[in-house]
Amino acid sequence: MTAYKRYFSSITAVTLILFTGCGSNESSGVTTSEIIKASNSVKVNALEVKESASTNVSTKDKIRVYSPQEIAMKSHCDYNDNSYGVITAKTLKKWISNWKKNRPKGVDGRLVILQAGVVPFGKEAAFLPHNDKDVLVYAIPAGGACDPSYKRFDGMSETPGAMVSGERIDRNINMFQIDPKKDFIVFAVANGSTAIREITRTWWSLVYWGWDLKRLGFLNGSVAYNFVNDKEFLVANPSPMPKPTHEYHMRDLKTDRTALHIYIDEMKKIASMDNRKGFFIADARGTAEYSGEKKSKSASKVCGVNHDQQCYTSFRGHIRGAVDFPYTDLLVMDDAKCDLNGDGKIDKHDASFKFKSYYDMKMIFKEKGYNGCDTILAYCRTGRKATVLALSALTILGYPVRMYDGSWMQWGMMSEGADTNGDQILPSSSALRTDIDKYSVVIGYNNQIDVEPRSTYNFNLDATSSRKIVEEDRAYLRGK
Ligand SMILES: [Ca+2]
Repeated sequence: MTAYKRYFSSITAVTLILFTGCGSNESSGVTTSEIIKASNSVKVNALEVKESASTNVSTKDKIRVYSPQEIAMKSHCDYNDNSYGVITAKTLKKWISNWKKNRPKGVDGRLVILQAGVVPFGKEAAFLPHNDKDVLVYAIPAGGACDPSYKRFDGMSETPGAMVSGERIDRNINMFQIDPKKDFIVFAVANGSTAIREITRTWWSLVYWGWDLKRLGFLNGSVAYNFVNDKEFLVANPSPMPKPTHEYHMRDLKTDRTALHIYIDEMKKIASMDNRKGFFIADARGTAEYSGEKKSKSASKVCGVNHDQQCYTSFRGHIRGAVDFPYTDLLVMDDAKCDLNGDGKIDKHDASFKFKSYYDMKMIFKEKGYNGCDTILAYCRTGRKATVLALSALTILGYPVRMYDGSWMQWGMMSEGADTNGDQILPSSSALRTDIDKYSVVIGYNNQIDVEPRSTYNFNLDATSSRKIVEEDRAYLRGK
């Protein structure tokens, strides 16, 4: 990192504190110790921030540990003025038309657009245009690049749909030959749908692994909605896939953003506090699941009498202290004008699925009781819906946010109830349990026959920490 950049990021951190009045958070545990040290030293001397943050890990590897406060960036109130973060179709069109001339200052890599799904305008107008030199458009599945059956063990239990490992994220960027030090990535959703959450989740995986937010964009609104009156701008095919390489590593960015995640042990500590000062827990699933009226689905379909039905978590309810904050509150879903998906009806499926305006977003967070300073702890059912909230907080409003990746699929299983096979999930005396008043607002237990098998979670009953994933990721970033 150059001296200039270091200076700039330190100034940003100081500015945040001076102008928002937001100080450091109270910490509940080990995960935030780096953040606390970093933000305390900000008050003393701006230039100490980098030094103190990096020395927490190792002085020789020089990988900087960033706090959520430092990572957060405010958008312009008019998204047309953004050159990263949420960008508009007008900006993207200008970039595609002449990237070399119109690209943001300081960017010298290519424009790589990851388009999720196919625009439903027929064979001739299915993708954003590209020149295959400095503007590339690669097709990714409409459901994003996340594999819901992917699990990682956090030391306490498996986390279904966990953050991809360092090997996986490297494999993904090498598959497209994307240079993490130079290229500019834009995510574009072909046609609007609540599945935008899968793409914000894919976006989040790059953020987590250190991608420069100033080289990362998210097209506001679907391609179909934005270009319905400009179909001739679109083309029939995406860029041809390049030969996979092994050249690129996210760790070369020397950026440790693992503090963007929070694990179940720390989450439990915060939930159990009477005064959760410094933290704002947001449940992005939707009111029916939050209030316990609706069961939260689990990963497999081996439940029911014949063991061939959808499984659910052991109990319904929400994390103690969490606010009901459905992710759909943040999206525009009532602006349909044309039958974009060609099903003969004009309804919410033809909406833009844009992020709400800066002002509306700000008001929504305020109405939910957020004070503009606290660290938002976001969760949902699988860690996807909450990334819509995380994107809104982190790159539109500039609020610090951390994801609880285990989400309700993990939390809602840590009970003493029995699973579909009749096996008790956790012993009554287990410290792992979350189905107690201290941690959960427990609305009710689901029928045993519908409950995910305990074997899916591979519980370590003796675990005292759930930091295995963060430790693995930190080691990977340091080439270990
Ligand atoms: Ca329609």
